[in-house]
This record gives sequence, structure tokens and C-alpha cells, in this order.
Amino acid sequence: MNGFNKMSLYLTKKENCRICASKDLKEFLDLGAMPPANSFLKKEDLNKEEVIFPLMVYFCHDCGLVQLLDVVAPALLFKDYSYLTSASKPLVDHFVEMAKDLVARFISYKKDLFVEIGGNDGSLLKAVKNHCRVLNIEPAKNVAQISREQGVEAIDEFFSKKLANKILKSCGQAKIVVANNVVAHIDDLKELFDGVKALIGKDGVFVFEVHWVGNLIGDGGFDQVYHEHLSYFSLMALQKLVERHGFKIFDVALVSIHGQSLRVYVSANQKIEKSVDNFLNKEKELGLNQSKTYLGFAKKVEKNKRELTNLLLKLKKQGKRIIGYGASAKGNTLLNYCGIDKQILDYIIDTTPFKQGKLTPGTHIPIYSPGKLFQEIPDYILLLSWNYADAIIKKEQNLRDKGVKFIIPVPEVKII
Ligand code: DWN
Repeated sequence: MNGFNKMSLYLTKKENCRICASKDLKEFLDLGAMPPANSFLKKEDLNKEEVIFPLMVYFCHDCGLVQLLDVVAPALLFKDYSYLTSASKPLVDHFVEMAKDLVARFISYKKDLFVEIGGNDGSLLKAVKNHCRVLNIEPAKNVAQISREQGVEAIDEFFSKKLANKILKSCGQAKIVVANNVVAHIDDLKELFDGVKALIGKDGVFVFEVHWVGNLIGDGGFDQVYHEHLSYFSLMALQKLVERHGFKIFDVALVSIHGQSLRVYVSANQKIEKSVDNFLNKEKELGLNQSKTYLGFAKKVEKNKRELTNLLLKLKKQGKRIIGYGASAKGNTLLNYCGIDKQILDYIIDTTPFKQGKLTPGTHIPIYSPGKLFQEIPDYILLLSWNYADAIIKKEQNLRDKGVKFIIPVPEVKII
């Protein structure tokens, strides 16, 4: 089967906004067709045709949601998943703190149920499994198995209203449902919220983190755009989504993870905190509800690409050795959009066992464990996991002492 037929097999093109069904949608950014960001290749797959999909971003003039309309089948993206929370210590630390905060705020008894949708390898729930009943709903079978090995029971299915009712029958109502870096990945948001409503009822809370669109167009980077991320949320758009399903956002916090993410607290009847109005006002001041804001962002992306590729080509002309740090999903958007391949990066290091020994999708750069770094110290390191820059730079101070320079690629190119 050729690439085009394979693409059409897994791709659905939406005509309507994912939240409000409006057709008044404006395309403002096109990163070009590329393979899914986590579809790392085994060496034996190199001669097979890679399936690629369009990567275009739209703004809804009615509800303000920034979104992809080209939807890649979840089974292709998530059934055998390369990403592990536990591969990034700063992320584990963040989720452990979040889990403990939520238990302190919303759990009253040990028998209370705490469910996580898309809990990956169980890193968050493991931290509180002695304080309440925990359940991980993780569709990737390979990852769900790791959760079980961590002592966190996992159901390896996609979350649905049907599964929610099954859990309700077998485990009772949930006091807390969490879904971190999941809501943006789901196309059928009605199915998600119907399922959550069944699970938490009137008394439970739904707390989720999503990458904040204000960071995407601000201090973060365009590389957070990839096929897994169907939506790029503002609180304004989220409020419209949540209220359509009979819930209210009663609290919100901006957290420094994955650049900056929104931690959103949702329930049927909790008292609404001032944080919600304060943040909505902040978003209005940033113009997150106006399409011209995103058109301006698209121009910044093109400039960012030019500056990064010019720098890398200049360094290669000078005979410099450059490697990548962190085979992240966002890194694959950056590499494919900027055309950065093995001519530029000798290899990439990554702490994730599933990724080591594989090659990056589209650009085919080999991925090694971090130990490779000390066999041949490079001149420059392109930080593909820039969202952990502080922790990584601190961890690799000895390299900097040896004169190795780090390149931060987005939103502007920086050498430190
Ligand atoms: O939404 C998603 C985000 C939240 O996480 C998922 N769809 C996929 C994933 O995106 P990502 O791969 O861009 O996330 P990270 O957490 O930025 O990926 C970091 C990568 O860097 C991991 O593969 C682990 C690796 N790493 C490393 O090699 N050394 C990370 C750290 C901190 C390190 O020191």
C-alpha cells in the first residue's frame, strides 16, 4: 500500500470546530506533512514507507479554540507508545506533588477512589496509592504493564462512557478523576466529559493539565504542535467546553511544566475561585481570543526556523559536532519542520528505554542512551527537550565546564 493510501486509511478531516461545531475556522500555521511525533523507527523498518499526515493549525472564530482538523486514528498514535513519564525526573516530581496536593484537598477516606485517565506508567498514582484507591486507564498495553509492575492497577483501554459505567459498577463513584496531557489528545470531547460525569457525579472533581496556548505562542515553541495534540487550549475555550457538558471550572493554576500548562479544576457544584476570572482577564489582555494574535505567531515561527537552520549550517561548515538531547515528540516536529537530519545531528540521546536503539521519524537520526555522550563529547548540544532546560543544564554542568555549548531552539535561538 503506498503512502497516500496508508494516510487516508488513518486520517479523518474535520470540517467543524471540536468544541462548538462552528465552520468559521481560519488556518494560520502549516508545518508541512510529517510522520506522527512518537512513531520512532526500528532499524529494520527503515526501508518501509513512513506514513505522513498534514500538520495545519486552525483558529475558531466562534469559541477561540486553536486546533488541528486533520485527525490521525488514536490506535495508530497510542496503542504501542514510546513515551514514559518516568523517563523525565522533573515530570515525575511535578506529578508526585500534584497527586499529594489533590489528595490533601479532595480525599477524605482511604476508600475514596482516585482515577487517572492516560496515567502512562503510573508515576502520579503510585505516589498516593497508600492514601486512597487508585486506578489507571492507560490504552497503551506496553505502558499499562509498567503501571501494574509499579503496583498501580491499569485498564489498557481508551476511556469511554461505556468504560466509565463499567468502573462505576465495579468500583463505585470516583472522588477525583485526573487527565494530564490527555484532554488535548482527544477528538470526541463529548465522550470524554460524558464518561467523567458518570464517574464523578455531583460530588467528585475532574482535574486536568493541558499545555497552555499562551505558552505556545509566547515563551514556548511551535514544536508543541504535533498530531497527538488536537487542541491547544486557552482557559476561555476550555470554559465553553466544560459548560457545554454541565460542569464549571472552579479553579485554575498556571504550572511550569511542558513550557507552561493550565491545571484546570472542574466540578458540578464547587464554589468558583477568583483565580478563574483573573486568568480569563489575563487571556483577554493577551488577545488569545483574536485570530490576528495567531497570524503574528506564524510569522515568528518562520523567523525561528530560519535562524535555527542558519546557525546549524554555519556550525557544520565550521566542522562542529552537534548532537540532540532528548528524543522528545516536540523535537520531532522541530526536526521535520526545519529539515534537521543526520547531516546536522550525529545522534540524539534519551533516557527512555523504548526509544534507545531506534531512529527518529522522518529524519532517521539514531537514538542512544545518555552514556553515548561520554564516548565522544560534542561541541554543541541541541536541546530538543528545552522544557527541562534548567534540570538538564544543571545535570550536565560538567559538559559545560568542558566547553560544550547548549542550543535552545525555541522560541528564539539561544546558545548558553
Ligand atoms: O503530550 C505529551 C507530552 C506532554 O509528553 C505527549 N503527547 C508526549 C510527550 O511529549 P514530549 O516527548 O515532547 O515530552 P517531554 O517530556 O518533553 O519528552 C522529554 C524527552 O526527553 C523524553 O523522551 C525523556 C527525555 N529526557 C532525557 O533524555 N533526559 C528527559 C530528561 C529530563 C532528561 O534529563
